[in-house]
Amino acid sequence: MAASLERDATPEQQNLDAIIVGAGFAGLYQLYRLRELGLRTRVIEAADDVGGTWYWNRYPGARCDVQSLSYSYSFSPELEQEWEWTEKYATQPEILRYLNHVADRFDLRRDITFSTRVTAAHYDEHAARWTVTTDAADKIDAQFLIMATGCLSASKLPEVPGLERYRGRTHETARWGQQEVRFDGLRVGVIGTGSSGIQAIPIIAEQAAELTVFQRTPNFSMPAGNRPLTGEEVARTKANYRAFRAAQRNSRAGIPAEPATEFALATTQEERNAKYEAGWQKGDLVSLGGSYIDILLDPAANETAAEFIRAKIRAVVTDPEVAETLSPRTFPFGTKRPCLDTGYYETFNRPNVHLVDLRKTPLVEFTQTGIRTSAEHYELDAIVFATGFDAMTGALGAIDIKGRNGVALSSRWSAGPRNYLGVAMAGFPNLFTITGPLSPSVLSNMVVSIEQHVDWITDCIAHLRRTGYHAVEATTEAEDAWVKHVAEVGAFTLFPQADSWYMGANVPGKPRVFMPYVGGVPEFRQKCDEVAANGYEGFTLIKQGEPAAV
Ligand code: N01
Repeated sequence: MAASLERDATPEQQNLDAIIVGAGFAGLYQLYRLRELGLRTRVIEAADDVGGTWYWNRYPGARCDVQSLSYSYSFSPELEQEWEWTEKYATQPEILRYLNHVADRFDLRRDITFSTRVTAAHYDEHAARWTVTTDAADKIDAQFLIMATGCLSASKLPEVPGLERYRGRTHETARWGQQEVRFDGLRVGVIGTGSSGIQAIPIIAEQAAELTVFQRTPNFSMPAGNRPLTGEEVARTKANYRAFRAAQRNSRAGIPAEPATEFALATTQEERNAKYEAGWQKGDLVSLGGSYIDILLDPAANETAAEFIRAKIRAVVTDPEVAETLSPRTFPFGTKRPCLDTGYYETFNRPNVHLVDLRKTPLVEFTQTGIRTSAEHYELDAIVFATGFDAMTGALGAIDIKGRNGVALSSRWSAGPRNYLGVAMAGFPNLFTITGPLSPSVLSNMVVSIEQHVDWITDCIAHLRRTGYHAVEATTEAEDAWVKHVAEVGAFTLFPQADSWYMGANVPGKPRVFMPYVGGVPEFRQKCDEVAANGYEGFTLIKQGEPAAV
């Protein structure tokens, strides 16, 4: 049942300056920063506790594939020093404990209404305020509305008929229950081989009597090399955290890495393979792909890295036919989000694990007892959906957002997302999106990008208050120019060649647009900082009672 905002919020809290939607990494930090500014703020969260993506994604094997000492807040040196990460890659429970610790340590919960979903947000031009409606039919309003709704939070099931007929157990990786789920003795089917499926499959395989993996597109995966952190390396990072954070902010993906200096095709195959091997052994998302300047720019250069990984798959998977089915051939390496795994390819050597190639035999329907493909019926006691998200725009699209003149965000975005710096939209004054589409977001360490956007939004609001303005709104010209720039930079790379969720290609009918900004975290930060330093160039600042510029 949805909570009541009237019940949760004191009268003073109802006279709000800001509403934040979502209590994950982004919403918690934004609340912390707005409190510092003295804004009366309320966070509205659909789940019954904090955590965002780390609240919902409790599937077996869920962990972050950015290293724990990096994937953490930098805003509080005390927090950095007191929190103890235990593994190179933190598990979902450990990250959720961290976010709970943050919520408690900074006393954030008293301004959060849980178990409440925002259904609509309409801009009242007369009052120059946002009115937010929830699934409890509450309405509250505030001067500022900040969407901390996440890039990967609107999960999706496959568009295949008959699911309502299926009588066995179903689980969704992105909506996993709170109770431990075991698969001992069961015939289990997993649909989906993205990051979630690749993490869950090895663990489900150890429990299930039989596991059938339904794969539409094989993904490139590299070994995570996860291990406990040593006291010495934690102490070393903690002693140098300021320099480490600076290095994160100055690196392309928010993950410190040596920039490539050579072109792949200008070296010999032997040299390339030595470099790829070193990247492979590092066990991270950026080293192998970052070996050469041209991997994401030149198909022939890319193929050298792709073939290196395919050779690794062939070396591990004993059945050559299975190895080939697991080998990606339909998109360049890195243009769909690569994965890190623990024993993924080895899992397909187990006698209880079977791989179904949905490209050869597509899913036809769910039946009462299992799944039918074009070739066969599979009897299953449980089905796990690891079928991904309506990424980047899905959570915003699920809310009826209307700006000036009652214009719906969904209609403005019907041909793809449009905004300025991923953070603000023309026609939607005082509405901010944290790590929205057209920002580096999912191509970066999300925590680094979240902190950058939250700090920028907070500075912008502080500027308005200091200078006596009531509202800020991106101009149409600035928005158009940013949309064009993001598309141009994206088109320079191989990314648009893949049918990826970056391109919206996993959602039938979604416009095919490359949604993240691939220009890099430091360049993006510099652009945002310049805009602010130039008096919020590309924005109109509006005084209370003044008409907004069109
Ligand atoms: O989702 P995905 P995810 N019939 O979209 C398949 C982050 N993340 O939840 O590729 C059959 O990657 C689909 O096939 P295809 C990370 O950014 C991070 O795994 O569309 N199959 C694909 O194989 C990641 O990229 C972490 O052809 C269908 C799979 O389902 C993002 O979240 C962990 C289908 C979906 O893969 C999303 O990852 C987890 C259909 N109708 C997630 N529909 C870490 O930090 C979809 N599929 C470790």
